Amino acid sequence: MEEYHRWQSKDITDAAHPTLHQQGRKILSKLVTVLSRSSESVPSWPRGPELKHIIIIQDQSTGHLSKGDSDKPDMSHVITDLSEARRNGDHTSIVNFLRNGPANHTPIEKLLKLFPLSGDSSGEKVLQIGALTIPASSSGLDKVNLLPNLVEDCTEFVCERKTEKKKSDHDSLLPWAWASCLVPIGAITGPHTDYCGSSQLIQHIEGRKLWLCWPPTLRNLDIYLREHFSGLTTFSTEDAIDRLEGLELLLLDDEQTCFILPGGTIHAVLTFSKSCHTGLKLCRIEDLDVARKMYKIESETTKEENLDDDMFLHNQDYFKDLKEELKLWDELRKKSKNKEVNEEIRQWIGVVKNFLKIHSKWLFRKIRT
Ligand SMILES: O=C(O)CCC(=O)C(=O)O
Ligand SMILES: [Fe+2]
Repeated sequence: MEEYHRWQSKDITDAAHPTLHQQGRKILSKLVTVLSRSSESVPSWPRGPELKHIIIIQDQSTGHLSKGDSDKPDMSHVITDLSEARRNGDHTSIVNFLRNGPANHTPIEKLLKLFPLSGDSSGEKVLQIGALTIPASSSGLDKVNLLPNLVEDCTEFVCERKTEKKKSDHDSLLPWAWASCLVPIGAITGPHTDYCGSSQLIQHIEGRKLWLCWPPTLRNLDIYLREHFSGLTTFSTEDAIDRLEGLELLLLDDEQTCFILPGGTIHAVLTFSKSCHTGLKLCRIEDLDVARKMYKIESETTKEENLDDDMFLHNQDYFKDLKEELKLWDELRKKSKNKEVNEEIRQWIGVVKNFLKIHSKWLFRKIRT
């Protein structure tokens, strides 16, 4: 596989920390073995058997492409967003790829001091920092109409909007809540799911990246989520290649591909050149089933008496996301014309609200002890 050799190129060996570089080599070598061994070829984009799970949104339906090249998103939009966020004193999630550490909230001011995006081979310490949730701003990415018409017109989807109310025009709707990632060359993101069942619309902007994606089958969710919620070990990309079913690959580079990661998709990413993409949370009726599956595993794993301090914090993020997603579910319920769907979502919201109530009682007890 070409990417295995690309990973050994001077650009990447110079920029990536030796530990990360070695990790990438092992992942790609495992991938090559699995690809050559399996009788069925792995669905891949842009070349290879058709994808079964990841949804590629074709160019014609993308607003910015139909308006001509000058309106394409690029990294400078995201850098503008970053400085805008810094002026507002915002925080963003950053990740130190070297530790594969959890993304945490960091003032942008501090992030900018840490940020040699291309990796710095001259120093002793090579920081591999990426910024993961840079909010789009009116002087940056919001200038580009990124939302594919397909999504805008559809009554079966809802996309997340910004929450802040600082607009002068009160009647118009708030802009979409795009959040962008700047990722350095040689970075590796291990397997994870984002959100609690919602999908993610992703617009690739720049850089060469290999996305490994696994569908949220009951088996995959069971293996991955139980390990994740237990908080005991990290589930590596190699583990995922060995143990999860239904792998699909996306190799993105110059083409500004737009795609949907359906809710619960487990994904891991290798970055071959400094890169940039943006994402938007998207709730689809099809995601309800996955949201329920994820919730079931979560509630079975999370019993108050089993939660030590670390695990408790670990699970906090899940509850926060779940609460946020209820707003989208409710919006989708109001939009849906199908009575049955409407009722199903209503019940789902009830179940989650109940669970969140129990959880806040745990939290209260935890704080008091
Ligand atoms: O680019 C990466 O390394 C990770 C991106 C990712 O997981 C995401 O945008 O959801
Ligand atoms: Fe992700």
